[in-house]
Formats: sequence, structure tokens, C-alpha cells
Amino acid sequence: MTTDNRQMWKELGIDLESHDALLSGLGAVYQEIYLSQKNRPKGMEFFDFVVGDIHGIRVRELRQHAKNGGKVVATYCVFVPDEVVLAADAIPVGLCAGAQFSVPVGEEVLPRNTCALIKSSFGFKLGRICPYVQTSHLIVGETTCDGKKKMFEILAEYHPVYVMEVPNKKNRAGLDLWRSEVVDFKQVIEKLTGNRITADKLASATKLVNARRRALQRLYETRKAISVPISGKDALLVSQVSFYDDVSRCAQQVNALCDELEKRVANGEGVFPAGVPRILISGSPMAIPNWKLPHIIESAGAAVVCEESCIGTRAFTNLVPETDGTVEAQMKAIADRYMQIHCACFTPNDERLDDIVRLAREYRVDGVVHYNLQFCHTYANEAVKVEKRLEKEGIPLLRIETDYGDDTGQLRTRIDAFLEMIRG
Ligand code: BJ8
Repeated sequence: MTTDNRQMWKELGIDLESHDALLSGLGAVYQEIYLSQKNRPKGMEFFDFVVGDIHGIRVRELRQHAKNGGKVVATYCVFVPDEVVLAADAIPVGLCAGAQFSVPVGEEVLPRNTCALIKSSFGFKLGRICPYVQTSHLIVGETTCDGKKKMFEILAEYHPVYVMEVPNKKNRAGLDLWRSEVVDFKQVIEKLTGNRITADKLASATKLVNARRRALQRLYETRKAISVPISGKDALLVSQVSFYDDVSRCAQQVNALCDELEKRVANGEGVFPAGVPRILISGSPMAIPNWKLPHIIESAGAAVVCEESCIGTRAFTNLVPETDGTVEAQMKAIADRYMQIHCACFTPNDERLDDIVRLAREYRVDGVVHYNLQFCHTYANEAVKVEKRLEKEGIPLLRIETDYGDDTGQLRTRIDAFLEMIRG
């Protein structure tokens, strides 16, 4: 940790003592979970570097952007369209909310029976522990689940917040509402930045974000191979980093990693012993540094080959059509692409069940682990339907409900039993 970083954090109003504790804990966990893996792709070095300097270089880049008059827009959900932010020369940053460290801080204000993701994100702001939040000019929330939607009202007492209304139904009225929300969001961003969003700017931003989506699609494609060329933990990390790294650099680095992975696939070179059970994780997002479940699954001798999650397939499935049409036509295309994200906040949401079955087949999985953050009622209730559907399809399922606390022993026992059942 450099003196320069400390000075920067101080200027951002970071609580240095808490922040030191967060980073030193993170370093030890990363060593144990990530750096101890064998035969990692060389392309992961970039992502190790990014995490190793998680609150350094990238924050410095954002600060420089702000010093040059640019704006930083922080988000918590894959519904917030990055294209609109980028088209106004602002930088979107997906905030992490996966650390137990900030949960007790969040609980000082929020009810304890709130999901860990919400408490963690709120705690980062309240405790002044996250330099990304501190660097941002605006946090964009959404009305996806009740917990988040009400948390944003409280968060607005501490930071500028704008909330987008995400409809509950995917019908015509829902789509119309969402299209108008995206147009309103454009106006908010134009006002924030003082920049007009033109058709050319939107078209370039769309190409940029699509390039990142394509790179992530390519990464996930390699995981369908019989010999899986990358661990689930590493693939998850790449997805996590893609939320806050520079969009173009991230796409380049993911593509460089894919060049290597595709060679591995061609040579039949995998990171797991032949015949290990293949697992699809489905459910709530795993924000950085939430690596608990994939670590337990892979330590138990299975391979996580896909995540049906917003830090996974939901983030990159479906591109925005690239056209040089009018601003209105492009905005409509952007809005329509985002309405294809099958979050459990929608009712009904049968498309998500179809996705899980499709992904299970495409990635040739032996079982699905449904991951549910405790107190997340939308995913918990939807898990009932997931269970029925997978039973009908003959796909084994294990439902896990957990938070960011240390229940590793208990989870390990359940995962071991599930894998034992799969192995027959
Ligand atoms: S589009 S999944 S990123 S809302 S886990 S905070 S739902 S109580 S995160 Fe999500 Fe957007 Fe949907 Fe994806 Fe609420 Fe549940 Fe907590 Fe959640």
C-alpha cells in the first residue's frame, strides 16, 4: 500500500483504520482462495493485479476523470444501462457489496433481517470504507426488490441518489414504463454531466459495452468444454472485476484470457481431474469479495461451470443491436435489451426457469446449486418453482440459503452430501 494511496483515501474521507482492516483481511482470504489454486491461466495475472490493488489504481483513474470535469456514476444492479452513462462521457462503476466486513456497520441503521447485499452496500457508505462510493457523484438505485428500494431512500441522506423504476411485470405496460424510465435516466445523466447524449455517442457506447459482453460470452463458452480450462472461482472473479474496471481494457483482458483458454480447450487441458461433477450455480448475485460458495464447492472436488446470476450470465446475455439510428430508436433498443434480464423481482418470471434448464444442458451440468441470500424473498420464493421445474427435468438441485457470515462447516456438509448423491 503506497503513501499516495493513503493520501488519496484521506482526501476521499475514508475511515483509514477500518479501511486498513478491510484490506488486510481481503489479502489473506485472496491468498487462501485464489492464489493457492494450481494451474491457473496466465491471463488471470491481470485480474490478480486488479484485486491486489483494488482501491488503488482504478480509484485513481476515476479521480483523475473527476478532476478533468468528468462524472462517476455508481450502480448496484445490472438494470442500470451503462451505455447511457458512457454516452455522456461519464464512467459507470458497479459497486461491490459482498463483504461481511461492512454488514455490522449497515445493521447500525438497517433492520438485521435485511439481505446481506443490502446491508453490506449501505455499510460501505455509512462507514466511509469504500473509495468507489466516495468517488462517485451519483448512486443510481432501482426498484427491483423492496429491501433495496427502501434502503435507497435512507442512502439518499448520505449521498446523491437517483432511483430508476423497474417494472414488476414483463407485459406491454411494464415495457412502456421501462422505456420511459430509460429516457428519464438519459436526462438525469445529461444534467449531471452537462453533456448531450447524441446518436453517435450512444452508438459508440453501445459498441463498447457489447464488446465487454462478447468477451464474457466467449469466456463462458470455454467453460462448456469437457475439460474445463478455468476454475469457477476464477471465472467469477473475472465477472466481478468487469463491473468496475475500464470497459475497453476489461474486454481486451478477457479476450486475452480467452485466447489462452481456447488453446487449453483445443488441447483438452483442464484445471480439474477428469470426471468431476459439473455444477451450475443459480440465484442471487455474488458481489466481490463473496467467493464462499464456489470455493466450498470446488474444494469439495466439483467444478463450477456456470453462474445463472447477475454476476454471471444475466450480465452479458443479449447484446444491444448496434445501429446508427436516431437517439430515440437507440434508446428503445437499449431499454428492450435490459428488459430481457430475468430477475426474480418480476412476476411471473418463467423465462428464468427456462434459462436454468437451458444452461444446465448447454454446460452439461450434473447438478444445480440454488444460491439464495438470507432474507431475499424474491429468490427464496422463486426457488420453489425452480425446484419443481428441475425435478420435472431430472436435474438434481440443492437449495442453499446463506449470508456473508462464516457457516462454512455447515455448507460443506450439505455440499459434500449433494456431490455424494450425484456421484451415485
Ligand atoms: S437484476 S438480482 S442485480 S436486483 S439478493 S438486494 S434481490 S434481497 S441483487 Fe439484483 Fe438487479 Fe435483480 Fe440482478 Fe434484493 Fe435479493 Fe438482496 Fe438482491
